[in-house]
Amino acid sequence: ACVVLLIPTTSAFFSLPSPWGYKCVNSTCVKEENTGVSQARTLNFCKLTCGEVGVLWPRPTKAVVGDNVVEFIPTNVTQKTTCQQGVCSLLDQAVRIFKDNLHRHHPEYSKGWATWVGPWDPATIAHKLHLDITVEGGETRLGLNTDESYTLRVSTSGSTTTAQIIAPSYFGARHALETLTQLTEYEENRDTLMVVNDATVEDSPAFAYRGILLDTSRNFFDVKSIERTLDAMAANKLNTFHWHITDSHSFPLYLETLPKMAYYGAYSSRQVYYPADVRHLVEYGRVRGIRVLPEFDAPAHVGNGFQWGEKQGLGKLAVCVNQEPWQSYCVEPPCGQLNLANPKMYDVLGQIYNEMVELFSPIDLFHYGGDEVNLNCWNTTDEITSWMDENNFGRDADAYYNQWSVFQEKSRQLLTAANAGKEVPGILWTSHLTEEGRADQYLDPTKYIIQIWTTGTDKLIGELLEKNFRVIFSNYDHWYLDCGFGAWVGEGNNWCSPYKGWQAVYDNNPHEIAANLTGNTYTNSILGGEAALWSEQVDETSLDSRLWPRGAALAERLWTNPSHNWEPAETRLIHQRQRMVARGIMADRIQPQWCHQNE
Ligand code: CP6
Repeated sequence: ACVVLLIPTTSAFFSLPSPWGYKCVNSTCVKEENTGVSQARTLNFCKLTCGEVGVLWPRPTKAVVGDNVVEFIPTNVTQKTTCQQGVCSLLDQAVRIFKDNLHRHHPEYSKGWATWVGPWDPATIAHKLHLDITVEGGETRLGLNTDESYTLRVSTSGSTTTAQIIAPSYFGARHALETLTQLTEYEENRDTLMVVNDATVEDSPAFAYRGILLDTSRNFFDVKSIERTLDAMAANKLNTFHWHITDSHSFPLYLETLPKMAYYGAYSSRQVYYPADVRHLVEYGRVRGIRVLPEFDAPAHVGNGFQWGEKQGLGKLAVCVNQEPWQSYCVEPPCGQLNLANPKMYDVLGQIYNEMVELFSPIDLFHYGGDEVNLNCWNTTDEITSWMDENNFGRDADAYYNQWSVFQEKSRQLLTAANAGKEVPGILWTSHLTEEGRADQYLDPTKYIIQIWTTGTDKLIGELLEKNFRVIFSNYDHWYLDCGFGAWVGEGNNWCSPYKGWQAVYDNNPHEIAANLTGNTYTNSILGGEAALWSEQVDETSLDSRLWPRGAALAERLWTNPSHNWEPAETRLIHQRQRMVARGIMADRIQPQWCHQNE
């Protein structure tokens, strides 16, 4: 017999009523004993409506949030959309996600069933939240020039609260829905939702590129954990998931034309991203306003996976693979660098690009990696040194840098060919190819965007900007979430510690760095920033807490770019963290709950 066990839900009836209420005094929620006659309401009520912006995160450019709410239940949401073809189907999905997120406000959502048991006032049941969404443009893919702005007007009349959203693009409208979610909350005393009764928000991002890097080579992350990352990014209006798929440790990408890469390179047969997984994540991101940006890091940071070449008669595709002592051949074991002397290597590289471009299509940016080449690896490999000699290239550092830059140009041509001849701006890490005094000797600033990983005092940053490169900031002293300066250099057994507060993340200001170095903020060439999660010390188990809420701190820096430091943002971040937890993200606590409940 089949037994269906229905577990009864706890409802507000059984919960302990609280003698405390909250009052908004000078933009702060103040706790007081609830005498039954005061204006004090629940904590969420107070947080939603207190101050100009309530608890919106990232803080909008302009927002005036009303000081009252109306109750509704999330099953009573209607919509009208005005949009072009492809945009309409995206909007349908965005609205579906919006409604799901409303349900997630319920404290028992994560237990697997939605309660919404009531009983409610007839007025609460009848109250409707109506979405009136207009998207003017037809863009369905995020690009660096996509207008992500939106206006959101919430007004209440009779038994309807209308959220009017107007945006030039789908991506702006999607952000507006996130903001609207943040104008709703759970009302604990009455087991309902509430929405702010009126609000006006005019909002647009300070930076076009707002990213998170995840390295899936040092440790593997399952598709579910990447979905969760995209969910949390969407909640914070971050728009670029930079996927550092491969490295020297493992090659978890299954390529249909080169299945041996994953066969030799994946940690196990389960720790592989199949084409369907990649396509799924690209689409999952697009719907959530996120470009999934692939990196194939080369010519260094390769190794495992490439062993098949020799067995297949293609010769060595990579050299120094797993070579010891690693300190002589790379910055981190296991070593490996592409074999510039083997023309077959370029055939394989072209195939990798072909399939990556197809999997992630259509791409608007591509990351070539290009970091941390070790010259000693090439200069101690007979095949490479004889090739250098035969071609009279010389063997000094400059000779190798020249060959590396030739490799980079060939890579760019192969990628362009893979993209049906259409040029794609390439991203490269800062490296010897971008080094001081010669930043534009090897690379064309119209073709490459440089991702800076050194600290904000590095003179190179000023030089790159002065030489017209577009840049993305990932300063390791602020935006490396795995490790980096502070608890890294010269601190003995604290080597490469991942512990760095959200405050340090929040306070890194690219325009300020540029101005300190050059006297100019370079608002046009600084495309944005990215927090990097290299994965030597993290896997899917602790992914969420390593990324969040520090990633949210990054998001406000890049969306709002506030002129103040982290201090005035703390209350709102605590609330944003709670929202992420409600959505199933295991974000770290940053303060005792007491701080949330007693300003
Ligand atoms: N892997 C790759 C890494 C790092 C980089 N590239 C890295 C370097 C220094 C620190 C942390 C990470 N692990 N491929 C540098 C861009 Cl502190």
